[in-house]
Amino acid sequence: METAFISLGSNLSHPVKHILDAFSQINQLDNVIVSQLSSLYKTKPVGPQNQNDYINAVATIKTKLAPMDLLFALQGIEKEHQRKRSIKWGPRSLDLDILLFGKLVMKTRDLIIPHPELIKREFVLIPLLEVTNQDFTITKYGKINKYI
Ligand code: ROI
Repeated sequence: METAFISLGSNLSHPVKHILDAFSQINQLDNVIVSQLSSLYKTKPVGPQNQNDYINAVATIKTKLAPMDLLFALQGIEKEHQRKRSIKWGPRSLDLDILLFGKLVMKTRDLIIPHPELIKREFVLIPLLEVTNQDFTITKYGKINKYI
C-alpha cells in the first residue's frame, strides 16, 4: 500500500458537485481507499482570467495500484465528467492530478511525479498542507515541516 495525494479542480457547472462526486468515485475504485479530503477552496484562475473561479481540494488515498494504473483510473473518472482537453489552460469540469505517490520520483511522457507544477501552485499547496497537517516531505523538492 502506498499513500498518494490527488488534486481535484473544477470551474464548470456546479464545481462543488463535480469535486464531491469525484471524491466518492475515487473511493469506489478497486484497490483505492480515500482516507481524507481537504476543505474545498474557492480559488482565482491561474492562467486566463476570463473564466470562473475554481473549486480546489486534495484527497489522500491509500492504494495498491501502480502509478500508471491509478492515472488511467483517474482519467476514466475525468471522462465521466465530460472533461474535454480542448483549450490549454481553459475552463474544466474536472481535473484530477497525481501530486505525490509515496516517495516515488518518476518522469515518463504521460506521468511526472511529483507533479511538476505542485510547488508553484497555491491552489494545490494550501489544501495539501491541510491534509498532511503541515508536516510532509515533497520528494525531490525537500521538506516542509512545522517548526514551532
Ligand atoms: N486555476 C485554479 N485556481 N485552479 C485550478 O485547478 C486550475 N487548473 C488549471 C489552470 C487552468 C492552470 N488554472 C487553475 O489547469
